[in-house]
Amino acid sequence: MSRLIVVSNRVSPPAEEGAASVGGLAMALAAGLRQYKGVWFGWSGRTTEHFDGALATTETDGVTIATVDLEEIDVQEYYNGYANKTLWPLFHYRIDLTAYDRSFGEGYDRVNRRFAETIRPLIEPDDIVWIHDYHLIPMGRELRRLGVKNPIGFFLHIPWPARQLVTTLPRHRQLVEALFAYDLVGFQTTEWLDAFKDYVVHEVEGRVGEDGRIEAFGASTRAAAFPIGIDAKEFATAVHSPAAMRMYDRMAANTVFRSMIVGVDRLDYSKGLEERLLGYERFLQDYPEYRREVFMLQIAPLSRDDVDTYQDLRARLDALSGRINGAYADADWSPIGYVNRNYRRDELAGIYRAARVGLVTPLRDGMNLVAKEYVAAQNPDDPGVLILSRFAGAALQMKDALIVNPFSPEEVAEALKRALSMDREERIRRWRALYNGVVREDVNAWRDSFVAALEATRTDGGQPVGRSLRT
Ligand code: GDG
Repeated sequence: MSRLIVVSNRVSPPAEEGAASVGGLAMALAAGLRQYKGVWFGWSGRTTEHFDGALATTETDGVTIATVDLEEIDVQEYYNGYANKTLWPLFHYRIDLTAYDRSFGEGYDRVNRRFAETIRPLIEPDDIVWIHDYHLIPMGRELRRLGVKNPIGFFLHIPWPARQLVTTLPRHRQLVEALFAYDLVGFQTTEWLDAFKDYVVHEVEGRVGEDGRIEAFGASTRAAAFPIGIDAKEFATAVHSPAAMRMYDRMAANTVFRSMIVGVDRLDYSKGLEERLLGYERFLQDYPEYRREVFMLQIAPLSRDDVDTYQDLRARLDALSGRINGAYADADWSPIGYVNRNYRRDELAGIYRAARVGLVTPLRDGMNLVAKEYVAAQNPDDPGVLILSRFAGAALQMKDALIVNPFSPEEVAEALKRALSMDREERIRRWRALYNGVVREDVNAWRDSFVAALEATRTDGGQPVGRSLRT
């Protein structure tokens, strides 16, 4: 088996898994790499006065973790700038929040070049290279410039937006052209894949072959959907850990005779937290018989807190949760627990299990792993109900959830009512179908299918790559 070199903006060594690492990509890669002997490379999270490309390496479970420090200006222009103020909002359909600053683009290209130059000496002839996410789209092109001939794949964890949005980006052609340096480009769902193909065909007169091959800019690549999953086995073990059980008991004690509704999200505008609270407020208003019968726990650890938009969102959520509690709370009951702290992964498992409803309502999400974790944590004999936004990539797979439009407070309120009054038989039937999907399409299946498709490009016989969603 060839060595796998994984590159992502940040790395999260398996040993540090838990409270230290929040975020879907970190979760998935920490789980996915454990069985692979290889290298995981990325930014250390630290800054240095002058970039020198010095690699810090450690080894955990046969995986070499290699990190590099960046300059402060790199962090501002590349990470806070182009990645999180330009691409993240735009790819989540928030053109109103998208900043188009030329210096961000320059910093983005510079860091991608630096990443490529730093990792280049570690790449051996048989290795395959797998680059992750929107921070690093041009890195494959930079590696090619440095003469790397190995198979290089790219996976986008977030949505690929509609062509009309992509074209608002100055130099969008260069960004898309960079994807053609890869042998394989993976998206979470066929919806994002189709949007990419639409851009290629209608914006740059490219061609899409039946077999997944895509030609444009005088080059060709392959593109397919590889829906990411969770490490379902690991999660099932976590549910029965002492920390999970302690947390479950704490939750149960706090909600005696009440049903708990849970939301777990990085504090991010794409997650629809404001809309979710408004939906819950609507529920309390429209179904007064449920007041005092329910308790909503929203866990929202802070993320990207040095970007203004995130601070604004935080202030609005503080106000909104306060308003709802102020309007509906009683001396011995408050409708919302809104928490910005970060829990350990096993504690989260216990919290999910104690919740009668998992409320996962992003406005736009590449996949959404919380939906899958909630399902994996349920008690098979008495499972809770998943309410899922139609705009999460996960909705294409998880059709037995109650699917809602997160922009409609009425729909969210009705779904809450339906979930809370659903009989056990229906809950079990829906949960079984969801659980089977979560176990079948887990993180190992995702990694293995991507790596196999990338390996296959070495002797590209024109076979179709990837797998389409089993829907
Ligand atoms: C990106 C894409 C895609 C959350 N709070 C805590 C905590 N978390 C963990 C969850 C889950 C992960 O973070 C969040 O994953 P998501 O998939 O929901 O969302 P993003 O972070 O936006 O991830 C997304 C994903 O990449 C993978 O491709 O699904 O669409 O946006 O695992 O459990 N973990 C701990 N404490 C917390 O308080 N330990």
